[in-house]
Amino acid sequence: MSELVSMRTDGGVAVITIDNPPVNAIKYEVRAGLVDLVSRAAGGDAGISAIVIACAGRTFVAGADITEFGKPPRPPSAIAVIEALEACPKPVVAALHGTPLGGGLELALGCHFRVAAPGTRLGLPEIKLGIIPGAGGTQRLPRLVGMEKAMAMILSGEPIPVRDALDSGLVDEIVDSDLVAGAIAFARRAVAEKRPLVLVRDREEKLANAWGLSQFDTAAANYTKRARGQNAPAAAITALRAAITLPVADALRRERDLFLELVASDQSKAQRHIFFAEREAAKVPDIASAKAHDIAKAAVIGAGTMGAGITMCFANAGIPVTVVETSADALTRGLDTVKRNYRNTAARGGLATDEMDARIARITGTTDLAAVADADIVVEAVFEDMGVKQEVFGRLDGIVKSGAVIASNTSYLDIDALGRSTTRPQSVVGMHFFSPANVMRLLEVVRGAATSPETLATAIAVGRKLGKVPAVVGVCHGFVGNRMLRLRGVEAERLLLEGALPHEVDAALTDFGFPMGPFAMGDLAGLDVGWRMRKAQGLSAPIADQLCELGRYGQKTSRGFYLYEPGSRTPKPDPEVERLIVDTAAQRGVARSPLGKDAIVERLLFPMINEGARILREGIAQRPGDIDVIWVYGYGFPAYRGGPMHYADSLGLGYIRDRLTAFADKTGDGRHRPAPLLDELAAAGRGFASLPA
Ligand code: T1G
Repeated sequence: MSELVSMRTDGGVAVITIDNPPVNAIKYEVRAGLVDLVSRAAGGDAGISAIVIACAGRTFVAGADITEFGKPPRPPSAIAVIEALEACPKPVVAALHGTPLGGGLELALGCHFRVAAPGTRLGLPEIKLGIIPGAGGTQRLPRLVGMEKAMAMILSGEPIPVRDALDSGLVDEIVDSDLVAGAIAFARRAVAEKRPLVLVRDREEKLANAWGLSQFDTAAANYTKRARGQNAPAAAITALRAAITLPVADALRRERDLFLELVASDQSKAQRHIFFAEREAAKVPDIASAKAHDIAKAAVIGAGTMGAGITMCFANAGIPVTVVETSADALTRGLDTVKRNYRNTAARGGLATDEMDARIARITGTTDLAAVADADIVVEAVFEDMGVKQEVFGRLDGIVKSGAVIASNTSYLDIDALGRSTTRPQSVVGMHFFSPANVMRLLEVVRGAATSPETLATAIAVGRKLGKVPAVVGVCHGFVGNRMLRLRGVEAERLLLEGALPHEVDAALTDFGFPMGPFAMGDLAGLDVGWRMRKAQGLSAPIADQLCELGRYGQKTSRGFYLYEPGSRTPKPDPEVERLIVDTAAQRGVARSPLGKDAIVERLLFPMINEGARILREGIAQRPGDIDVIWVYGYGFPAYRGGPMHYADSLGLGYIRDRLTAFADKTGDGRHRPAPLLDELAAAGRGFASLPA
């Protein structure tokens, strides 16, 4: 019998407890232990009248053990565990707490009853791993909560709060007192009241009253439209549809076949890579023992677009935050932006009014910098200019209490130089949020040469507390993400001169899976932002510079690389821009010829990957997975392709090296020459993933 699963009895109720930290994943030993103990408790022992399934630690089973995927299956399967539960002639009650997810929720759906602790969040997140529920979730969930809700839960992968689960019939009772004791009491009542033991799989009433097939297909079409390029959403819809069209046993087999196909797919391998890379990216081996400071109060300097978003992050996480602006007008504008954002979210039903009011109440606005003296962390988000930032850091140095963390939201500038403009560079760190800061999940945590382990650990912990995905990077111009992005920008401009048009380049990248192409993104962000930066750095972009000289800054001027109808964000190709591109190419003696989608994608991504290899060799990023996480959570790289470095490995570094060499011969650009690390790995027939952690 497995140590990870144990059984005790409590007045005739067998309590089977899983204890497999950290998240009670149902790995082989847990499954074997469950089948053994459930069968025993279900057996003839008259002393046992009911069973409770519970978990020790911070959560009920949070799913199958993802590290087992791709390995030879070890029976019993999760399905066999559920069959053992369903074969039990005595009431089985699942006692849920924390995050019963995936196979964990499916296990609970195999029980007759489910009770849960307050704060429990229940879901089937498999879609985020490029798979679908594979142990009956697509068949049992709609039978409990109805098809509409089941479809929303399975296709979003987002968990629902326990109150919602109670209202929708997913759980039978919320236990405010001791959970296991409450579950035992529930089991005893079920025995005493001879409650019928109807298996979830046999419940048809919610399906019968649910959508007809046409409604199902209409709703399904809305989801598939948004899931471009991904296989799992379509498979989930097929499995859910089977719940309406097939007998349950056949539908369960259909689900299983689809699951097995997906779990072996490259898309799922890529998304599983991102799952684990996301958790690795915040780990810095040499500061493992450093203790993060407690953060009771925060401050943000600057209430512009980024400052307002960062302020909301702290308020959303329950941390009182003071936001400082130079003038009352600027402060009012910033606070109005914050309130407007909250009101819009509340209007869309994404936030309850009382919670909105609570968040706004955590925000204090001021024009007095001295007001941040007792903050535990200060995030500077002022204009992206070194002189301006150093002046602010110098003043903060004289105000902020000792031991507080002073962070900069700069997206390019030298954190070491900012540290040197204070007397405490050990307390200085970069916290690079992405716009909109209250939405985008990525946080590049920039470690300066003097940043102390405690300061770094604090910035990472704060990032997590704000619900971000922290990735630790070193100091260089543009850190990891923007440094690679700049190369993509250079290449995109080159492709225009060589024969492509903005909409062709953008279409190639959106077909690849990005939400937006470089030119539509430039128009959204404002072409003048990049223009100012290029001028400051003595750099140029042949087409974008001309557009800016013509006052075409993108959406904000209704003209950029594209035309925009008044009030519309839909980019329309502009013949005037096409003429400008053709003329510029002619002036520069560049012969234009048609470029295919694949060629465009290679030209945009391979130089970035090459720069990624340089970044790894310089130690600016610790792992290739960190780069992948940065691109997936900060720049829209499709998760089902695993990020640029994982994608490169899937193509083979030899192929990438050879393409880059061809690009270098064509463009004469030395940056296209394969980076030494890429060259070495390609020569050895290895990939980035083979690099030691
Ligand atoms: N398998 C293996 N390891 C897991 C794991 C899992 N399912 N979940 C978490 N871990 C590890 C994680 O890598 C980390 O390790 C540690 O646990 C803590 O996690 C049949 C087939 C539960 C909400 O997708 O969403 O069931 O870094 O840092 O922030 O249909 O973990 O410490 O070495 O994330 O508190 C479906 C995945 C699986 C849930 C907790 N389940 N997990 O978040 O901690 S597929 C999921 C999470 C499935 C069935 C199918 C989160 C969490 P390390 P953490 P956290």
